[in-house]
Amino acid sequence: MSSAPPVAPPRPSSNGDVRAQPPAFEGAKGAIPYKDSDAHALWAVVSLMLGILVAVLGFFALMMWVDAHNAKNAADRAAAKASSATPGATSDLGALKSYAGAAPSNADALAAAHKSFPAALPAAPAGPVANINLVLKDVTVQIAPGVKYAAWAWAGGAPGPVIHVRQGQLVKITLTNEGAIPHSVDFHAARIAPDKAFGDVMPGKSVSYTFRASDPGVFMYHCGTKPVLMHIANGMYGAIVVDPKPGVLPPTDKNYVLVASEWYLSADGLGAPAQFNLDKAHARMPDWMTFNGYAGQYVKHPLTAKPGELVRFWVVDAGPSIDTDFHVVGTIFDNAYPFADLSNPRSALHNVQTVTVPAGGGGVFDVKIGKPGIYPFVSHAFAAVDEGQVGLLKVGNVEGTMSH
Ligand SMILES: [Cu+2]
Repeated sequence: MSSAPPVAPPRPSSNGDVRAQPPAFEGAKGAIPYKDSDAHALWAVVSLMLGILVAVLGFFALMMWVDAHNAKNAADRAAAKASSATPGATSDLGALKSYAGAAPSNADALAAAHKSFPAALPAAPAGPVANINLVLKDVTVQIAPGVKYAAWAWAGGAPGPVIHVRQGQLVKITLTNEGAIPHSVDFHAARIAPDKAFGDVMPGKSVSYTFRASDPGVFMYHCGTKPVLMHIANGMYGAIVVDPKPGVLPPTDKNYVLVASEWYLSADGLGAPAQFNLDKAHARMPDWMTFNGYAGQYVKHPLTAKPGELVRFWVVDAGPSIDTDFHVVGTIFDNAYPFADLSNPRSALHNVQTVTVPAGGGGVFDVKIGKPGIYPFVSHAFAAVDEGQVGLLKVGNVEGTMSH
């Protein structure tokens, strides 16, 4: 084994280590030494990677510019749209015509002759089962003196009949559709699979379902067929009172049920019946707002109480879209049960002035008025009063009326 080595022998370094010839590149201690060609390859790789990095950064910069450009264009389009509302596919809200307050010359006589919706809470049926029959019908209703509306409502008009049951009763609903199109009924008092119970009923058909009235309060019921906004606005709503167990609430002398709602009219309704106006409903610009379906009916025909009686208002806001800020002028709620929560009456409010009843919700309010007089009840969102959501509670044997 005396042949010469194939490469020059290593020479000692200053520290005595043995190094390869030439030491062109030295990696970590113990790394394999590189030759010139290795170094060139490495630099090529590094250059390539730097090139890719520059390209990627350039791409992101371009995307950011495109985003900014698009955002500017969108802002320009929004500004242009805001500055020049165009009729057509979108609603021109500025062109909506209000028929609020439209009235014939004999409006006062018509209001006096109007048979007001019975606000007094009817008795709850005895026994373990409450059988409720509801009939849906296309009817022309009066929503204000001389103002006719082609409603999709109930056999008796709008709202539907006040339903009164006791907590724990089984409620059997039978719904008959005498209208021209499919309808349904959704009970907020029910804990039930809506896809099974609240399905559409074809014209001429009936359907039944049952639910346990396990939660006390006052609840909305309404047609839930699409478009729900239109079915509710056309009159398909009502209230169900579920009495709590005896002794839970203070005993009352009078119980009144009020269903608040809005009407959106295509015309004034003084000649031909008005119909539903979708643009106004979307803009929440009602022509009329009512308690129990007719503007100001309890101004001409006040609800009554004797001085010192405890009067309970069971209020539902059927909407379809606007809340009711319930208030009785001249007094303060002795008890208010916001959202009609009667499950825990210790959470009731006392001595409060105005309580909101949300669209699709309820509220229960007790007043005890000692002084005889005329006490208006309103939604204190006062445009609602101008549009008809006002009534009077006449306490004692007093003369006259008062519109607020
Ligand atoms: Cu309906």
